[in-house]
Amino acid sequence: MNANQGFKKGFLWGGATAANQIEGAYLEGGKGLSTSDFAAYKDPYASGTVNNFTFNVTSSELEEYTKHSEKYLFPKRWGIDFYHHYKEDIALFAEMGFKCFRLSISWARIFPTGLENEPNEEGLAFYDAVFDECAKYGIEPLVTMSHYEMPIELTKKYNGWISRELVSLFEKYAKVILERYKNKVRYWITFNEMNMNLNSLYTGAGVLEDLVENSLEAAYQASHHQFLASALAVKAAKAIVPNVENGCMINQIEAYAHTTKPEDQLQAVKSNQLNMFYPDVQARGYYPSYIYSYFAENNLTIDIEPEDAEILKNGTVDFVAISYYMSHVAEAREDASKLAGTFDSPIKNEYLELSQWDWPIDPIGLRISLIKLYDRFQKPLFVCENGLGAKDVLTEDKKIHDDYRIDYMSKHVQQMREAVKEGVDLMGYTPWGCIDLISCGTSQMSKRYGFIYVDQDDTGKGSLERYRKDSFYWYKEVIASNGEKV
Ligand code: BGP
Repeated sequence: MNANQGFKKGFLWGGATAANQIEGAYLEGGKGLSTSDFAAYKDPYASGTVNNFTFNVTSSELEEYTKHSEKYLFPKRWGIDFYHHYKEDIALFAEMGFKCFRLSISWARIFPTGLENEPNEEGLAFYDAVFDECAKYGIEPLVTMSHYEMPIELTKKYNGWISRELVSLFEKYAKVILERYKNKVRYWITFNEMNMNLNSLYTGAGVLEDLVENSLEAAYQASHHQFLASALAVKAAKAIVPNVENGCMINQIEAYAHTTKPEDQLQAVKSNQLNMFYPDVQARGYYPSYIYSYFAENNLTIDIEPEDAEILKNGTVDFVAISYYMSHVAEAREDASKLAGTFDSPIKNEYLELSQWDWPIDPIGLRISLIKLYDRFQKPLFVCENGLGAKDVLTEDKKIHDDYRIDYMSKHVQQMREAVKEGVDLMGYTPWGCIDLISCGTSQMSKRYGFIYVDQDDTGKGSLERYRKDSFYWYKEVIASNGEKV
């Protein structure tokens, strides 16, 4: 057998989005309010940091936002109005040569409170129209069932995924969308970045953290329920959808040891294990032994029922998807268990440059991640998010010269290609925010990732006109050459 020369034929080049960051129309078409509709914009520079996260909401904030919503800005309510622009946007994706478009379905569009017995037909019809539009151009949808939002009613009534009730409510939702779109969608991801439950319980699991006694325990309990829901959805997909491909997904943050000191090396191993816990369960179908020791060390009691083992075993995924933005530095220290697996390491990697939002830029980390993941799972991988959040300037003549983005993307594609040559089975690449959208973490519009510029500011003002950036033309060439011309 010869070594791989590069990306395989039929490689799924495309771009990625999420309903709550693009759709807008938050009350149209019978949609119910979702958790992301309550992420209020906060001046990102007020706290003196560019990463003033808006994705954790407390119970008192939720009450305040419900009563006095007119006093706040909720950018995820307007998104980029994809709901009314999807034809234009998909045509632009097609112009770039997309083979694949990753999007999510808003649970609250299908079941406005999550509790109804019958789905909302208008919501279902909207995604039919979107998938039909993709089909016109031969673009395969890659659909996330749950991307950082859920009906707010489920937070109010059950405090989100803490409650086991959500498992069957999600299964009902999953079966409805699988049945409805079985001839239009074959690539599915159940939950977006499940490991981020450890960082933001509200965004990942609809849990109001101030109402739980132990956040870490709550994160694992909520995750357990999502594992069950995911496995049941995967099982249903296998029965309903012809040629289905089911994926799990994490935010892959490779931990490097700070020094060659064995204690630091061990810390890196443990930090990576905590991230791998998620795909370990979803790809192998059972809890790995190390997590029980971690639970014991941290005095965590997770309710797991006897029948759960069977559910997990019967719902393993076909591929492992990751988002990749950065690597992380692990160091052995007193509070290390709190740092392990966290998003933004307090320790700087002196070899890496930072983005304007202080995210370390590490293309080789992507290659390392892919090699290690493939070694571990021997299942196809999918890079379903990657990209550079940056401030772009729209020139007088409506151009965006984003050479910094081209540089970032090009280095990442090159490292992916090396990983493929080294034997990794990679299915596709859908860079994040292929069209500018509302930031998940900061709710800013000005943190832009797209190949397509959307004329709108952080307060929602702008013409919503779409403009092709320089990176648009660059990516078009990348796709046309199947990743050879980068
Ligand atoms: C991932 C999420 C996305 C997304 C991206 C960039 O964690 O899955 O929803 O937005 O990160 O993050 P941000 O928007 O905070 O820059």
